[in-house]
Amino acid sequence: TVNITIDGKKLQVEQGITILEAARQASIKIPTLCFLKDINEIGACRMCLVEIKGARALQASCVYPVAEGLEIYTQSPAVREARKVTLELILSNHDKKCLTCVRSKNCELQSLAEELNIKDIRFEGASTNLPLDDFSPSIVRDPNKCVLCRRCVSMCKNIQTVSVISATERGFKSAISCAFDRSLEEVPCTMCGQCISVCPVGALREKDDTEKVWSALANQELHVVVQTAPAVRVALGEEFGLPIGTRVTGKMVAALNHMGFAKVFDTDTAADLTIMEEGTELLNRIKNGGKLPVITSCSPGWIKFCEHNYPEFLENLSSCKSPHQMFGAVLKTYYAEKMGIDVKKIFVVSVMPCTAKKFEAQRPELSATGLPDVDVVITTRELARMIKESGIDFNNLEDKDFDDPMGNATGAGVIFGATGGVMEAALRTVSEIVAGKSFDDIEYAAVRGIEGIKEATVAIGDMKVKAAVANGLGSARKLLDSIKAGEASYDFVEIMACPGGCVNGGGQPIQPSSVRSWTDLRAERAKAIYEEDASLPIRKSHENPVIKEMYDKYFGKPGSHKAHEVLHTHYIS
Ligand code: HC0
Ligand code: SF4
Repeated sequence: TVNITIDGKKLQVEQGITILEAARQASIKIPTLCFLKDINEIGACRMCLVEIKGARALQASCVYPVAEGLEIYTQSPAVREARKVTLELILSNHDKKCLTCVRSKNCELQSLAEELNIKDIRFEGASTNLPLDDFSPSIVRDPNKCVLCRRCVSMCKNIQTVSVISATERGFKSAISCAFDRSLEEVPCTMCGQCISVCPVGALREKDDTEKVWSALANQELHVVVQTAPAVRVALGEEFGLPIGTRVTGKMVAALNHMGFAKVFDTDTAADLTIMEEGTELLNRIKNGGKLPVITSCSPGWIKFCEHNYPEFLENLSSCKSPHQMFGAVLKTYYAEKMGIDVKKIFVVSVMPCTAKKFEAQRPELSATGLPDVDVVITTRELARMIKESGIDFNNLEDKDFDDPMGNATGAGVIFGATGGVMEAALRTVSEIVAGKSFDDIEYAAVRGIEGIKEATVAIGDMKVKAAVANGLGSARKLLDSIKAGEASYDFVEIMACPGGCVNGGGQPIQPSSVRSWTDLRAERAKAIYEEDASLPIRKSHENPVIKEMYDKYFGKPGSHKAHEVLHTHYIS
């Protein structure tokens, strides 16, 4: 440890940490804007300046390591004035349209202006009226709101290893953009939305599709059904001020009922269906010498990354559609027939923690009937906005259950929302199908947790199945490179584009750096997912009575011809 003083307070702190962290430990708040722990620690915005006795200039506390005897001042007149000037300069170049901004009340720039008591902006900024980039089906970029913090650049480059957005350094004209000023639609963006999750302002946001949902709901001709992804229920509450990791499954269903959906279904049911199909596919490929490893195909950001960067692995992808796409296809075939509803009148809305799913739903490969399997995808954030617009008092809603006939899902379906969950769900089912008996010990700890790459070898009958799980595209790249180089070999691989899996998807509620830097969102939300799994009476996909009935009445058996027509696809780039 080292001895320092901050604002006259004597402190003993761990060597090597930054002044910002030391101050935080002493409950002294230093304002920041570009800082995001482990993702963007570059001292670029100069908001976190502090005075250090004996130093020539003010220093950025987010990158300055503590050292023995440092005497630090976080509130001296020089510091206060420097911060205000910095912030006013940033504000002078910002469009300041807070009233209509999607991030109003959850904007780090707005909070800073309030916290630093900014009452006037002394500088005349460059007028900003740059064109929006809203050509992507998933992501909107608004350069007029950008504060040049570079968090999105670090996320895209260092964590996701996609590198489609970068800073162009041209003094006053510096900007964040794609190469040659292209749109995100024209570059190999995966639409993962991780850049949105780290944007402190409204410069990056999802394409808002809420109006499409409102107009479908208003159309008396349509039978509008909604399904919600596993990860939505453990994060939606954050939009209503509830603690991170609160499960709001029942309230979410109640809110959707109230909004007027004819049926509220659980994507987890389709996750169970995916396990039946994917498990069968895995066993078939192992037995028949098919392409191994089977790689999961439910994360559309990952699929797009694979198409752009690793086309040689497209053959490895499971041919299963992702669960929500399977559900859409089931709703427009089996359900339409069963309920006697004209398929053209069925309108399927998916609520997803994901921005890439907006893109996925538009893919021509994903259509079992000639119509899109899913009509509109909205993110968790958009659902929260719709609930607010509806005037629903969310926190006081009474819990409701998902609707029949597709209502019951299992714990296996729920854990899809966390990294390793698809793998664990598949192992729970495949091991019992091969053994022909049921096991009590169904938790696979080796594939849980937020590490980028996890591995496990699992005995299934007399086979040893080698499994790997990667979350975050940077980890996926590492794993695929090691397979390519012959350094590793697997039978079954799960890949999710977002670090931590869907719980940390690009469509989830956004937490500011002041929270996100010090709380692991991925772990907190995943904990809630595993709690829901443990609370459910049925925790294995093959024991789900809804799924059994679907096979009895419609698909025959997993991997049947009919199942292939409706539930599978093929990605060719
Ligand atoms: Fe996921 Fe899914 S688990 S991708 O993260 O597989 O988005 O939550 O809905 O489709 O089930 C997202 C979450 C899903 C799908 C499921 C899968
Ligand atoms: Fe990069 Fe993902 Fe953002 Fe696209 S959506 S720019 S891949 S971080």
